Amino acid sequence: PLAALVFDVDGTLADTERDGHRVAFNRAFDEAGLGWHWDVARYGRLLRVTGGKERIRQYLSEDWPDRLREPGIDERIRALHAAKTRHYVAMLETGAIPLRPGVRRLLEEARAGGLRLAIATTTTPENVTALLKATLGGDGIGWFEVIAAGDVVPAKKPAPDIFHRALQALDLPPAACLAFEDSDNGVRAARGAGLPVIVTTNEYTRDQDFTGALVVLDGFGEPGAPATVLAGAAPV
Ligand code: XBP
Ligand code: MG
Repeated sequence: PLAALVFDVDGTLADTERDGHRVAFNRAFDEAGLGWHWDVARYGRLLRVTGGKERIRQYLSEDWPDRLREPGIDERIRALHAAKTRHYVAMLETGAIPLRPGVRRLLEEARAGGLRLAIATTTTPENVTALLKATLGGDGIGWFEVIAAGDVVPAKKPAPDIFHRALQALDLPPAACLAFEDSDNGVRAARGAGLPVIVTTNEYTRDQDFTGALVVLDGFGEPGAPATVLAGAAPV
């Protein structure tokens, strides 16, 4: 039987990428006086690489390959990314980014139905706690029994590692869980760990290939959507 729901964060719980992470990266670049700017289209392409530090590295390899060979580059990427996290968390704290429609209700109905909740994401842990606090209030973090995030595993999505980590912490087999993802990388990660996965698409992921997903929705906002999802989604 279904025992737990395992959620991705970016793009799934909230539309954090275009007006959140992207803006925070650009603020960090401005602050460092780098003269870099990631517009919406460029960011969409860079999103193919999960993880913020990995994304900066990808950008360097495309536009500034010589810089990748400079001594101390790893430390500079880390510092730049720490500044980005600071800007991103500050944005969340202003309430700038809401949960996607239907998400709160899905979480509440799942809790009421006795399902356990977990998170499996490539994003930095501070980003997750700041989002949950800003959107669900101080108690929101406690709704999630497991928060598996960021660099706790070396290989980010599409590798299944972060899901393995979450399953281990939940002490559940993958068939007792249901994953929620917005991207092809997320689907591959969840399926790689053996979890059934429901996709909720957004503007950046709409045209991706979700082969292996149980169902592809464009959101959880329609009346009745959460109940429909949960009723139809018991893993086989
Ligand atoms: C989300 C990501 C994250 C964020 C930035 O992928 O790729 O890297 O864009 O987070 P998913 P950090 O939704 O599949 O988990 O900058 O904190 O790495
Ligand atoms: Mg995502």
